[in-house]
Amino acid sequence: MTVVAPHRTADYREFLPADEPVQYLDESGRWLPGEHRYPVPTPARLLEVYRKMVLGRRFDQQSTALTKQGRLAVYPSSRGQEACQVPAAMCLRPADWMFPTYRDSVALMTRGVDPVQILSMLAGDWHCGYDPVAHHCAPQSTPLATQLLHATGLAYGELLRSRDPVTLALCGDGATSEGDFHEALNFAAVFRAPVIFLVQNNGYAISVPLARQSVAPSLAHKGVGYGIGSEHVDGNDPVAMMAVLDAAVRYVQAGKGPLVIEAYTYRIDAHTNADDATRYREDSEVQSWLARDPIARLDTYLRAEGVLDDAALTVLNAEAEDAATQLRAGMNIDRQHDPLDLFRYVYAQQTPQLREQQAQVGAELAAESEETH
Ligand SMILES: Cc1ncc(C[n+]2csc(CCOP(=O)(O)OP(=O)(O)O)c2C)c(N)n1
Ligand SMILES: [Mg+2]
Repeated sequence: MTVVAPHRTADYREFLPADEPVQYLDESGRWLPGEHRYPVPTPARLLEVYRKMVLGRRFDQQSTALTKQGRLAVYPSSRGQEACQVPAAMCLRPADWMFPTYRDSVALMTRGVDPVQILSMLAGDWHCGYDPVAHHCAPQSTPLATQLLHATGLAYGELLRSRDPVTLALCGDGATSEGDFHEALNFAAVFRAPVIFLVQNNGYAISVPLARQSVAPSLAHKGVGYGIGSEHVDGNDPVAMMAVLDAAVRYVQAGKGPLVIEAYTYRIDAHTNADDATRYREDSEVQSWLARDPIARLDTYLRAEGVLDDAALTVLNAEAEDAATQLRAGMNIDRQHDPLDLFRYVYAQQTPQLREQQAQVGAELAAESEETH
């Protein structure tokens, strides 16, 4: 007699990612012939992806420069990951929610958050410089994978209220080893929370390469064990990313349950400005990924489609330059904060310990100001 798993509810094969990652453009940006599983986004939409990627890269470059001028405490660069972050934010509707990590500043910018407000946390000015409710964007999460549980909780709450927003939760390859990742996937699967987990697999968790982190066939396969539909994509192919994410939003919105998407990409710069990546990776590896640059690939494709030319690019570069000038001006303003704010917004109701600490710091500040007057 064969044993039947008592609680099997679905054929696991329907959750498996495709054999090969989804890819529409070759490494140099030429259209790959063949059947494509997801509808191709229109040229107009892809032109907007291109615009947002160019603006995002200039923002990223400016932010890195601001760390050298002491205006930012730390900056985790998005360079090379624009084809993940821009489509991730663009596929969402205004009512949808996004839960970003520290690395996802370009996704936030694409969502329309003011660049100076985005950098407020990384400047050490404030916990989160933008209004999460106004933008439907949670604060950038620095503790790995905690945002996945928050995203799942929010998505489930929206489902209970019979609302239809989709929640997009971003994380890195390293974060998929965290317990929170697994708890979020399991909860989302069991309660059919409308959430997309997008894993930007850039090959490293700081200095730890993926091979020291996981031997799963792919990180997308991690969804299958939880009964979640899974897909993997060339994360440096903006056309494939936009196609997969658009389809993902439709799938989740139709009540089919959550999804895990793994995007293969690469962090061109070091982990942050405080890291020296030459200590753990070869320059030849970086060069091989520079040859797959997502902006250059989309550039080639859009020119072949006849929707991009040098004149349009000149206008776009000028727009990016203006935005960088405004960002510098915004970041050069010294902001004054009340040190006691540190204690004010930790809990809705302060604990006795925090009240005590706040009183102590308050007394020290008062004594200091008396001394100086
Ligand atoms: C819970 C937790 N553990 C450890 C860290 C320290 N840490 C910060 S970034 C990082 C690597 C994360 O790698 P990955 O998830 O691949 O994201 P990436 O930085 O590559 O975008 C680690 C271990 C942290 N922030 N939170
Ligand atoms: Mg990583």
